[in-house]
Amino acid sequence: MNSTFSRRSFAQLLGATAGAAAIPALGTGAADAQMTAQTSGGLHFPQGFLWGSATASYQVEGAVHEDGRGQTIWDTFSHTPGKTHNGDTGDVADDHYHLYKEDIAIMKGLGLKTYRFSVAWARVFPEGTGAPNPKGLDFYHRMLDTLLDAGIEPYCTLYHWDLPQTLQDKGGWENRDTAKAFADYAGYTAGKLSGKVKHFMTMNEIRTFVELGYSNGMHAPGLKLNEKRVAQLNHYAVLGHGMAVQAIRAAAPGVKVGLAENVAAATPVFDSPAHVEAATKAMREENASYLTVIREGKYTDLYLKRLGANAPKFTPEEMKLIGAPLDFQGINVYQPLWIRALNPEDSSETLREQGYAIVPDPSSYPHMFSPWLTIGPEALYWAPKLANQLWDLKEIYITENGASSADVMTPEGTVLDIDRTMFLRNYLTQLHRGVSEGVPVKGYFLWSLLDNYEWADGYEKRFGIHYVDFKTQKRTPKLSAHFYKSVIEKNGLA
Ligand code: GBH
Repeated sequence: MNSTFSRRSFAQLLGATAGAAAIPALGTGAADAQMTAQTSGGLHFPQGFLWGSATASYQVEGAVHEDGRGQTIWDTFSHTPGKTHNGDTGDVADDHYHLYKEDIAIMKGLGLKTYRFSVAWARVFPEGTGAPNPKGLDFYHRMLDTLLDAGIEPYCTLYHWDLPQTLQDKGGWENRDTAKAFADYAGYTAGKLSGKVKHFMTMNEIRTFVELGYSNGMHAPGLKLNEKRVAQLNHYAVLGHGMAVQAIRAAAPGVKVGLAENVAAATPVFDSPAHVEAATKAMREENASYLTVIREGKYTDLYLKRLGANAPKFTPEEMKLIGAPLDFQGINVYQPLWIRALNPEDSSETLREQGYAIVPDPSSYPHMFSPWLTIGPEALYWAPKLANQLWDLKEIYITENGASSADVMTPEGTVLDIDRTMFLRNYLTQLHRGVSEGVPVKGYFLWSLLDNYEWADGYEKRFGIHYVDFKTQKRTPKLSAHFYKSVIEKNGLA
């Protein structure tokens, strides 16, 4: 050990970040760098890989009464007693509405190439439809100008769950008119921002707002509807996506359109042909009413059969809109869904017809601070790979990946989040594995830049690589921020 102890590894032991200059110059051009990565075993990403970070409007902005913003379902829900941890609301959150310049300086310091943010619909159309509110869009223009000055490429999500309350009062996603209202808002906003933004995502995680918002009631608007009603509003949500794609293309020719969906990240229990085949089937079936219907323009036979009389009503024209071709695909990947092949002993009709089995987590299974966030770095290898195999996606972004930790500020004023750092390092290693095999992942957005309002978990579960003191709004980089900065500098892990 001592004999191989280089000055560089000593510096690393001391906690210094090995900068680009410390990496031996092994090649000059892009092709050389690529060769070097493959032949030296170094974990480098292709040149131009887009390293980013992501946030969402209600989770960071605050300023909920400012400049004519309308009320949203999250204002209502978070102010309803008993709905969120500690009664926490997004009234102030990270006060990013006022502190965006400071936050963009932090992004620049990290070396971010790109930033994914979302627009609050109720800032642009306070009532969801009708007259636009120019002051609302002005905020995004100011933010985007600052971002572009910093040399950071914006990726914009048009709906990250903050539905205008006026629309919920008319049934929300249960009302087909909401899909149309969304398309109108999306087209209008993309048209206004397209001079500055070239990549638009219609929605974030349709699965989450449908299931948590309308089925188990854990998120706004907090409803627990029956299976039939949920299937129908799920249909209107994916229809809203499809109508928005059409509206954005009409209003902003030349921009790229996609969405950010949290696929059920089907992951084979181990790498054998039978388990991989099972996981591929699971990727398609477990996402049947979300990414699968969007990518194939039809619900799977099994999905419709299982729902029977509760299946959604739809027309061929609607299915065509839902299945409209996209320019890129965003996938949010957190926890794996472990899948195995069937055994001859698996006799249940359900298992036989689907051709795979979901393996439940043993009680000893490790997770991050959020109990749902079970650890499985392989998910970041298999999810993009299997999705690409099924749907030939061509341009994929990991639009979210990250972790919660029980962060503590040390007396010296730092946060040593070794668990989050370990999580990121292992997930990125698996992402590298896929990219080096040719899975077309073009960028990665770490969730999240800052600790922020974690929905029903309030401010308790921190996902940031920067610690936020919510009393003073002071931002402090955690160990994970230093780690991520070094990844960006090196364009890789080794
Ligand atoms: C993403 O959701 C969101 O896009 C983002 O806004 C959020 O802050 C981030 O991840 C971190 O959570 O409490 O047991 O009912 C991730 C997908 C789906 C994870 C719903 C939490 C609730 C599990 N989420 N899930 S539970």
